[in-house]
Amino acid sequence: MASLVMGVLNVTPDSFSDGGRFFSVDGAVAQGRRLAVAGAGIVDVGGESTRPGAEPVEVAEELRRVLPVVSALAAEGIRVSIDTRHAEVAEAAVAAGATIVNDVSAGDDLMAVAAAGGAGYVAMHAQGQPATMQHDPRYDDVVAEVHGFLAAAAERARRAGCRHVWVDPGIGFGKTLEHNVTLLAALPELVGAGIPVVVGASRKGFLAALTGGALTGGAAPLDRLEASVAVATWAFSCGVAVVRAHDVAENVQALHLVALEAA
Ligand code: PMM
Repeated sequence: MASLVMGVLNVTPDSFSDGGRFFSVDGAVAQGRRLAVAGAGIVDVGGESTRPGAEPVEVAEELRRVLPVVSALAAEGIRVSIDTRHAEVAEAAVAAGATIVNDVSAGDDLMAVAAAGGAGYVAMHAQGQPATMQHDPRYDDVVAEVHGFLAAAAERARRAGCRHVWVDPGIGFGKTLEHNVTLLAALPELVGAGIPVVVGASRKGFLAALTGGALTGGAAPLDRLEASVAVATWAFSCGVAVVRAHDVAENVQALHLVALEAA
């Protein structure tokens, strides 16, 4: 299966990377369309920020944010995933036309919703909850623990009845800079395990530490494009199935170059 870019569409006031920019329904639908035109094979709609320190959102509010956007984009023939931790939101979004459940909690309830709705399912690894996950993440062996967790989650999803399952190491979710870099370096191993892999590193905080000196504190989220594309290029060359990204056109260029190299 060819790799593709999943475009990020956060219908939130507070996401670290694009919070507030696409908070109205019309603004979000227009952005979703732009992502699809730029070459996103999937548009990932989310209504709750999961950035470190983010506060949870009421389910009713999350539904109010995402459902009109999912319906409008799906009605235009755009492949939509729903990025949520809540089974009610996943269920309503699948009924509204989303065909993939992107679950940063890898929970049994969301697997059941994806299976019942005939949707694909992304199981992502996270350590802890967004509010506190970056306080002091620890692993004995981050690669073995994350890969083991993902293999087990994929197995649970298949047993629940999901036919299309992806796994995602969850860059930035309860991980230090070293954990993130170690997991990215181990992508060939994860891909080699045979389950399609999703990677989302676009504009994330660990890139700041890698893109600037101590004086500047590193690049701000909107200035991490080059670093994000560099990680995406590595991920595509490792054979990942999906890169989740904000800057779709630039990531599609990286994908095309890697595909040429591989041909
Ligand atoms: N990252 C974020 C949200 N959802 N889903 C998956 N599968 N993988 C990720 O890495 C991921 C995600 C947080 O980033 P954002 O605030 O830019 O959406």
